[in-house]
Amino acid sequence: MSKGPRVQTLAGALNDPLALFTSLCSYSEGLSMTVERFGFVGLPNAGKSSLYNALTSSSTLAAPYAFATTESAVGVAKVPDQRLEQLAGMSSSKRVVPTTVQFTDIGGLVEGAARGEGLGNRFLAGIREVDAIVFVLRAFSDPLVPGPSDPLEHLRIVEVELALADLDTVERQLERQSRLLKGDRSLIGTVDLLELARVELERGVPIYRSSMSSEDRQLLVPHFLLTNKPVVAVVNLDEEQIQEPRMAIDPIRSELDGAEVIGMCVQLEAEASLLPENDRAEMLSGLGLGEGALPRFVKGAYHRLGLRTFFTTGEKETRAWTFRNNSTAAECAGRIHTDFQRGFIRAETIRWDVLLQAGSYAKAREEGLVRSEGRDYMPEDGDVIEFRFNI
Ligand SMILES: Nc1nc2c(ncn2[C@@H]2O[C@H](COP(=O)(O)OP(=O)(O)O)[C@@H](O)[C@H]2O)c(=O)[nH]1
Ligand SMILES: [Mg+2]
Repeated sequence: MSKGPRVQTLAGALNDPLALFTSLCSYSEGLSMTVERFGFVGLPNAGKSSLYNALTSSSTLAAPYAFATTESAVGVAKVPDQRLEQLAGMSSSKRVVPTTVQFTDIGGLVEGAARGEGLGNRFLAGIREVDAIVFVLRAFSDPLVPGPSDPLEHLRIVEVELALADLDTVERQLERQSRLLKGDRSLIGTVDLLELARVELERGVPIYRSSMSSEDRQLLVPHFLLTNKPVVAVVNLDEEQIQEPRMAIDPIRSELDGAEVIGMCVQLEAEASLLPENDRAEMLSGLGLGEGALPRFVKGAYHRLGLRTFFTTGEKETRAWTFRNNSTAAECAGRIHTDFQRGFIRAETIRWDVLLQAGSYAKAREEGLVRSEGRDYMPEDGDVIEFRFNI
């Protein structure tokens, strides 16, 4: 064994079983693999559990594992990505690993949750654990399923509960910080920030659509407010409404001001998800629904929440990895393993389509198409990267 630092690439490690084994043994402690967590939030009978079931039973979307350790149902959805398949084809990869997001069916929201009604605190704790909120808002009408079918009314009720819970948090922190302020004037900024949040929340306005600047929202992050999380919305339509969805969706779009809002008939999607792949495609396209709304929902939510994908590709496997928009190359390396970030040397980078056109990594290298980027390079969605690191 040569002395000095061992320089390795991920693809190298993955293509060599022994190296991979060694890597896994020595890496298990720092294994990173962060998963983005989405929580379904909505009133009873909005269709949250149906949406959850549709996602977990759809063979194109569900990853082959779910977690049974939490009280809420937690599942994993693959993020569909054509580019992944194409790269895998180019590399003749033995394995293709899509990137995934985790989603949780957080049941138990009723009016009065902020005061502890229904599952109250347990429900709020469920929301605290997720990175982003997916509102499931009912627009379908069905005399057999109790509850209002105005999605805007649903949204308002849900928002008020979340804003009230945040108001409670902010008031408690304000009380404490104001007391400390007497001895430590440096806390004045924090107190002002919390005051700003309080004014909004008192009016029932969630932070995500308040007039607070994105800088202030960033400063609020350590205060763990529910409504400071990014949101997307699913409007659950009935079969008639999917032909003319805008009447139900537009009011939510304007209320949530630019957030990703997707209309779908959850029940239809759930029924389709139970069919074998060919029959499903036939059923959905027969209804004029294309590939169905689920893949669009997962992709849309992923992107809208600032999540981006880079790829690694080789004979052993082609894999998609999630990173947050505006991350550095070193941080992206850390998405694979913390050691990759610590020992980062450089990122050999090429756009997925440029690589495909070249036909192989070797060709791309020959033609000088692979760029060598440093730790502060900001990868773009669709970059194919080989990390060089030192362990
Ligand atoms: N008619 C109709 N019923 C639906 C639709 N989505 C869900 N449901 C029904 O509404 C009820 C409540 O749905 P569920 O997913 O359990 O709602 P949750 O309380 O939000 O989890 C169930 O009986 C579903 O079959 C839909 O799009 N149309
Ligand atoms: Mg449910």
